Amino acid sequence: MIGEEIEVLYEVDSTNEFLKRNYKSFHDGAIVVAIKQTAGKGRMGRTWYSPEGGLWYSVLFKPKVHISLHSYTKVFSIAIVEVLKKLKVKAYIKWPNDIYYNGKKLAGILSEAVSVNDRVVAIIVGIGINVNNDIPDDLKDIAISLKDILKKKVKITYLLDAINKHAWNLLISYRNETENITKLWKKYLVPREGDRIKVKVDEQIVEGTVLKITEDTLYVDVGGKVIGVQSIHQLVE
Ligand code: BT5
Repeated sequence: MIGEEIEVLYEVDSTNEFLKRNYKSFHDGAIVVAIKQTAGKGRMGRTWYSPEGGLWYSVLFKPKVHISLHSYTKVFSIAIVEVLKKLKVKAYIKWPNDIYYNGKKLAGILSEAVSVNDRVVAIIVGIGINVNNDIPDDLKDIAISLKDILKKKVKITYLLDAINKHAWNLLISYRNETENITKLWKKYLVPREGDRIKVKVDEQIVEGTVLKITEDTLYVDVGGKVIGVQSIHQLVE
């Protein structure tokens, strides 16, 4: 189960960092929730804005069977989108794993592995969702909160519980068939295979067709030449 063991912290640097420091004291499936983070992290050292009102938490896995880090990230992105669907919020996964609504980022996921002597001893999946928090002016063009979509506040404990239950069900159902997780992930993904997209290559914007999508790369056919796109920042709206 996810969230049977739960630690709530009023303030912490980052729930991912907290679990990295303390994973030995928690069981598989434990979660750490912060009311606010003082140094919330995104990928590649980016900052994740995490004031009071949002849902900021990390899940600890101590897996006996190996499942890739990507699969955990996909499972949570699917769970978030499907739980939001129940709230009538039509969110989607922007490749590779951001949760978007109407062109703006609603949630992000940061999965990390802790290894000892080359053996993965813990997987930490960090989830950040703008729920009842305001979005600061410098992020208003790119980010959105659930309360602004629904025009009312949402119960954070409901969301937390629903996402964890759903993610657990997906993990149990698909742990031996991770290709089905990928199939489901692709269902909610933007862009999709076959879509025409614009990408930035060497400061130039080119248009092409998405041939194939993996967690790391979008393969795009630009006038007969296949380009590998590795970063969301290369995508042009
Ligand atoms: C992510 O990174 O999207 C992963 C975010 C994971 C946050 C959770 S919160 C709980 C756990 N503890 C942590 O310390 N982290 C995890 P990335 O794709 O790199 O996106 C970062 C970018 O999103 C920033 O550079 C901003 O442009 C933007 N951003 C920052 N804060 C945001 C927010 N609250 N909502 C939407 N966009 C935001």
